[in-house]
Amino acid sequence: MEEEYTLVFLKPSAIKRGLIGAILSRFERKGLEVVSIKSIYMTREMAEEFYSVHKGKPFFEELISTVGENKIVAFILKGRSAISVVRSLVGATDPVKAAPGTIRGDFGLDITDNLIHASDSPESFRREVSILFPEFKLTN
Ligand code: FUP
Repeated sequence: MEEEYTLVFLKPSAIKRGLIGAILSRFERKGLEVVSIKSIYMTREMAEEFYSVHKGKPFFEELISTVGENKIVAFILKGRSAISVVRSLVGATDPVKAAPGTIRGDFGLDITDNLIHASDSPESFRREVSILFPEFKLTN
């Protein structure tokens, strides 16, 4: 598998709990390159667009209020099979089921406020990067 890019963002609760360094260091330790990093105010509109595939689901409103109208920290990471490697480091969606040693397994308990988002495919990465890093070009 070639080098690929992935996008991660830390939900507001992870920032309030002071977990930026602890989480970022796991990606660095694994050998992923931090291509870009920024703190962004995620408006409600951005959150709704970002999570548009979940519109209509029972948890949608809670999800939007968990991440919207708040500060997030977003990273673009690069490395061999970065999308699946990062998803493994992040762990299962529900922190109750996430394996110990994963980010959600070690730091989280709530399913909606599960600390972190990571792209699940190259298509998702391209869509998500256009929302959070509109200036990003694949030549970076
Ligand atoms: P993930 O890719 O692991 O972030 O999971 P999904 O794309 O399936 O879900 C996106 C977000 O919706 C999750 F981060 C949390 C929230 N969610 C819930 O609150 N309840 C659910 O049952 C599923 C997802």
